[in-house]
Amino acid sequence: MVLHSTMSDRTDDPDNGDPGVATKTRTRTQRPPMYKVMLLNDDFTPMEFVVHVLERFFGVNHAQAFEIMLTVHKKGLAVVGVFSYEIAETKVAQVMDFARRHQHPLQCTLEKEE
Ligand code: TYC
Repeated sequence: MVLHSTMSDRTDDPDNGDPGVATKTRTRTQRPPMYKVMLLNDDFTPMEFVVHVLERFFGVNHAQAFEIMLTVHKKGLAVVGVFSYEIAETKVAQVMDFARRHQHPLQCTLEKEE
């Protein structure tokens, strides 16, 4: 049903003002950005210390922690978890503080996911 009223020249509305046509404007809800937390290799931090860090701060079991540590050791770095910004930032701070207190040069960073 098209009524030729003065409303029919509304160009911003897909139904062009036609009262007989219902249209929906879809508003997309944004997901919050997620952040990868990465552990970096170095030549000095003991392997057992890295394994302990992974168990303590990332809730992985000993076997998983050993596997992730070896990946970092061989490849230079690995993503150890993906979190909201606040959680990622907290993990990085916890790891960096723990490493510093034990005088190891272990580095942990975060990177925004695509
Ligand atoms: N490369 C270290 C060594 O040979 C071990 C290590 C693994 C250090 C992972 C840091 O994130 C790291 N002792």
